[in-house]
Amino acid sequence: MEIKKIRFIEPGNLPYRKSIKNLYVYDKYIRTPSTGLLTLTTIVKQYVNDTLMYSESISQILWGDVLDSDIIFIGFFTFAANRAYELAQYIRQNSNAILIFGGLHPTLNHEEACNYCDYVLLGEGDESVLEIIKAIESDNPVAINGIAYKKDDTIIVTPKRNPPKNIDTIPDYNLLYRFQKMVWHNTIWPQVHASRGCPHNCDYCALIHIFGRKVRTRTPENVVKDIRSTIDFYDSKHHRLAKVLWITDDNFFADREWAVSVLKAIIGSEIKYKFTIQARYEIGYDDEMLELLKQAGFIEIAMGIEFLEDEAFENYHKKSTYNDIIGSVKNIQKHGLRVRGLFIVGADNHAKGVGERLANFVIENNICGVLIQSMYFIPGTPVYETHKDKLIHTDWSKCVGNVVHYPENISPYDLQKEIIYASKKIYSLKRLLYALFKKRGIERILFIGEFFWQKSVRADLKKELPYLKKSTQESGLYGSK
Ligand code: B12
Ligand code: SF4
Repeated sequence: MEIKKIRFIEPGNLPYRKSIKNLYVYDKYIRTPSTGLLTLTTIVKQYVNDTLMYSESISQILWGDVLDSDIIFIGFFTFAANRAYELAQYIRQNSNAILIFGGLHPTLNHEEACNYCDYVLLGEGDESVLEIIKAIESDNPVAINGIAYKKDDTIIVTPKRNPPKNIDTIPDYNLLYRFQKMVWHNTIWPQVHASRGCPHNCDYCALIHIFGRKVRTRTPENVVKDIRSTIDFYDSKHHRLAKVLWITDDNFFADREWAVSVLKAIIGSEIKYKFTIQARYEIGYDDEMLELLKQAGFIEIAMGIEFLEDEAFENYHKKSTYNDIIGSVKNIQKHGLRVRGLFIVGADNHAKGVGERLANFVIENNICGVLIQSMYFIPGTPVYETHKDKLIHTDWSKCVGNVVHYPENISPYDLQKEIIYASKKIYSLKRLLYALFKKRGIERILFIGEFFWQKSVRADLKKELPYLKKSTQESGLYGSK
């Protein structure tokens, strides 16, 4: 079979629609498209010229262009799984294209995903995506490693494949339909993913099940080239207010020597830009690294703080303590960098008051912004095995911060209210006025943006309250708690 046309689709948990709010509110409609899928589109374009990607965070899908493709690839995380299956059903009814899934959710849930597509490509797609196209061309698509498919009601999984050797592909943003027109929106953040894998083993983490525990890195020169081309795409034709590039690695500092060389390469490149990066608390005890971050243009560290109780760290095998976190935050701030907090609520020890405690911690320690995520449970992770009988549902579209399980010491309804409370206290009108009058430059812009983003996050969380109230009552688990 000759392959002439290929389309990639990123489904949106909330598919793109035009709205004024959508122009300014960070992440209201997942406005930052997938770098992973765009990387694969770039790889495939070299082989099949008629290749293009659609992301429902950026535009609607032009079905007239998609349905006559030879192969359609859909890549998704858990929060977009329902929408992916909806699109897949539509494609199956209206197109003869071979339909292939990939990405974190289908990799960890291939038994579920196989019901909606022809093949699931498991794990990272940098090499397998071309292999499967070539295998389809030779009419033997199942001849490759690392795929799952359904045959006569049986799920077949071919032998596991090794992770790709080359992860240096620089995504070509022009291959995403309408991206250049949309990129001026302040809700869309430039991103670069520089390494994969993390040596740790936190119970709730799905990522190590796709990227593994061995850290793999791109060359510092390649990372700098990617940063340069990303900045160029974002800024050359538009004036953007929030010029901050996000290094999206899960644990950039895991390979310290490499991290130092990347930072030195950024400094040496004379790229003048602002950066943000995710990190564990250990970074706060590494003065040399903090100085390099500062010199390279980093303005903040998004720290995976997760919990505020040592009991929770122990329960979920997160190597960290409350005191570690406090010391780290203080030292990072001493170096002139901001700390953003990434938190998880709904641990077995969490009870009423968890929201208040979180908000107070954030305010007292001058944490500049937060992401509060209620615990979720993805098949394949240890926390799923220990909590699978406590799930309220497996409606994946609700895994966007909502409570989705029956916690041990607080009802789902009360926990959802705790998240709303914490967000409201952290992003209060008083703190907005303070940011308006006392903060300057990018700090002011970011707080204003986040104030409105959190307002829409709360509105969504509130919509879920009646359902959680009913689930709480019907469970009969919480009595007078
Ligand atoms: C950047 C990012 C975002 C961005 C953009 C997301 C996007 N469009 O990709 C924004 C800010 C929008 C975002 C939002 C959220 N995010 Co987010 N985000 C990330 C982050 C840090 C990096 C993504 C990335 O670039 N990865 C690197 C690339 C190389 O990996 P990849 O995309 O998986 O692609 C590779 C493979 O998976 C595979 N592959 C992928 N697609 C396909 C398709 C095919 C056909 C094939 C063959 C292979 C394949 O090949 C690719 C290349 O090797 C990830 C963490 C992570 N490491 O992935 C979290 C992550 C995806 N986010 C997560 C969550 C929970 C959220 C939120 C729900 C948070 C919240 N409470 O609001 C929201 C959801 C938004 C919404 N309302 O829908 C979770 C998802 C967990 C899960 N089980 O799905 C992650 C994994 C973080 C975590 N630690 O758990 N996020
Ligand atoms: S440190 Fe972060 S990326 Fe590493 S296993 Fe834990 S949650 Fe996952």
